[in-house]
Amino acid sequence: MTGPIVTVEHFIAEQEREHPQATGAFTDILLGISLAAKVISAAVNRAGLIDVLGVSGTENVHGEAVQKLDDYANGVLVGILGRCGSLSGMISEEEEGFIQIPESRDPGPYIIAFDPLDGSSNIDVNISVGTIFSVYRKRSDGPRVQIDDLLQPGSEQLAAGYVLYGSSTMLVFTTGTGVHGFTLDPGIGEFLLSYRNMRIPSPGKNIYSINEAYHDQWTPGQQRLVERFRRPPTGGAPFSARYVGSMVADFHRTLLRGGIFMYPATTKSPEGKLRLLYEVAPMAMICEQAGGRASDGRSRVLDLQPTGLHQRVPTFIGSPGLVEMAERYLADD
Ligand code: P6P
Repeated sequence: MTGPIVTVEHFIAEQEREHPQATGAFTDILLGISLAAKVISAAVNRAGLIDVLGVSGTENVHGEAVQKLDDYANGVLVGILGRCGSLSGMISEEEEGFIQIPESRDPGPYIIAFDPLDGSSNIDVNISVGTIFSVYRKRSDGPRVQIDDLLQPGSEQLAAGYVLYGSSTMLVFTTGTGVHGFTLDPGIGEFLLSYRNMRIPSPGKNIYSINEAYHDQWTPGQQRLVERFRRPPTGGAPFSARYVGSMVADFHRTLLRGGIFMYPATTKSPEGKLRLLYEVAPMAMICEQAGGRASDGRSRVLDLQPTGLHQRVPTFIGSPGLVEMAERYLADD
């Protein structure tokens, strides 16, 4: 680690000093996310070990029921964030409805939406997985959360971020003043600043990221777009194809290297697979804050008005030039 050692706690305090509008009111949310990330990281990194110990499935060595890791991650986040004084309600990929913070706890002015462990099916084969989160201000008066508080366009987000449980555990977030990355030092149990003010390379590397198995289910414009990536015009820079199948990993690579990540509409999933509120909108805020572009193929993701907590949306996110190219090819569909 070159340069000064800056923990995420110190960084957040620094941001509050430098940005008067950062009231610090959602500092406790970010610190709650940081703590949950450490707890989930420890469990994710033990997943293989637990299997070796033969406790996968029903009970662990202590006779406790072994939860699926995404249920476990959800419980950790709900438990820790539920004690944050500034939250009124939570939306989780693992919960059908929203979670109202009990009025007895004097709910706060914010709402959080999260996917506790995206890509969790990849854990069994030791592929990176992630947590994604998004913070909004509660709009309605009174302590109880109303549906309008939950269905806000991504442009209303106050903060967004993800945790990538990979070769190292990284926390990447924005509060509207740039994107910053922190790497967990397991030796001291601290997230240390590793990327200040991340910017997506543009044009960046020519990498396209999509599950090509669905080719025959794509629209003609989508098929022509990928064909264009595979066979650039004479003299055009060649593309590489990269697809992990875990959104946080595919997005993180795109943020660092450039390129485009796509999960388009298919005949089987006309709205795509990825969820707007707690997967695509937070990644879109991060991407735009880093100089990138995020679209559903026609419109800016952050302008979309959600109509449901678990609504899906076609996703094109990454270097602005490539996302604009995707929009041009899809315009003919
Ligand atoms: P497919 C993981 O299950 C996930 O929700 C995202 O993390 C990932 O980008 C996508 O689904 C992969 O879906 O259909 O390519 O397997």
